[in-house]
Amino acid sequence: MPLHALIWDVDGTLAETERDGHLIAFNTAFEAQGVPWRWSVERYGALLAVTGGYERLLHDMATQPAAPKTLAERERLALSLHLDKNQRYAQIVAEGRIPLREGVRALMDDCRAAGVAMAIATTTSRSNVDALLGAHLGAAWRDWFACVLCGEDAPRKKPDPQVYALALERLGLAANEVLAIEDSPVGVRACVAAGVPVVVTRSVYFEHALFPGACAVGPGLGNRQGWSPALPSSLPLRVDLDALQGWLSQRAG
Ligand code: XBP
Ligand code: MG
Repeated sequence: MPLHALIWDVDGTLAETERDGHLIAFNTAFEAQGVPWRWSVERYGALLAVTGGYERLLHDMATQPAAPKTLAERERLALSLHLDKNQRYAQIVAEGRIPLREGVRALMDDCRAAGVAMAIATTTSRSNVDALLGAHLGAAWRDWFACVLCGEDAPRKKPDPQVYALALERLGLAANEVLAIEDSPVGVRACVAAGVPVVVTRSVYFEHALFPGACAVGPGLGNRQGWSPALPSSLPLRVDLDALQGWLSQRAG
């Protein structure tokens, strides 16, 4: 089945936004709002099992002795921290501190040249996608994508398949006509539950994670080495549309 659309995850897949963006922004928001705890790089890695920044804050407060006592107070604090965090994240991105991962822009260009549609399927907030892609693809970034689905569009967040089911509906395509690119186990679980084939470009937090159900797993789109199933060493030296198509045929075969 030829590939009709490529569906991109955002955090960890397009860029190392979790460690280099969201985590820093959460900690500076804690400081600015007089919240006495901070998240380490390791602690944040564990918290990534909870998708959605607001949900992650609330989950963590259950183990913070200094957190407000009532649920209503916690929800109020989580809302205000989350809003603050997203503004700080946008600032970090605008300062040019988060590059796209290697091979991402080239694969997007491949899709545009070959007439393969692109979509975004993420649990992150729309404002964060706007900040990241506006900074890297320019003000008209939205025109690059047939649909852009964010946390606000699919409130049942990954690993729930809702965002991928919605992407298929908006694209008007069947699951076997698309391919997703993800970096995390929860993202892959969402794809598998939606029947969407998925290739994994490991991000820093998931270097050693297992990804049952993925078509291929590798260290990044900028390189053909280290992938499973292995890629033939040919030009270009990165993961291109032919490589993706090859994995899809192996999966079907
Ligand atoms: C990753 C997430 C998000 C981000 C933070 O999304 O789980 O919650 O960590 O963004 P994905 P928000 O990998 O699907 O792009 O604070 O806006 O939720
Ligand atoms: Mg991700």
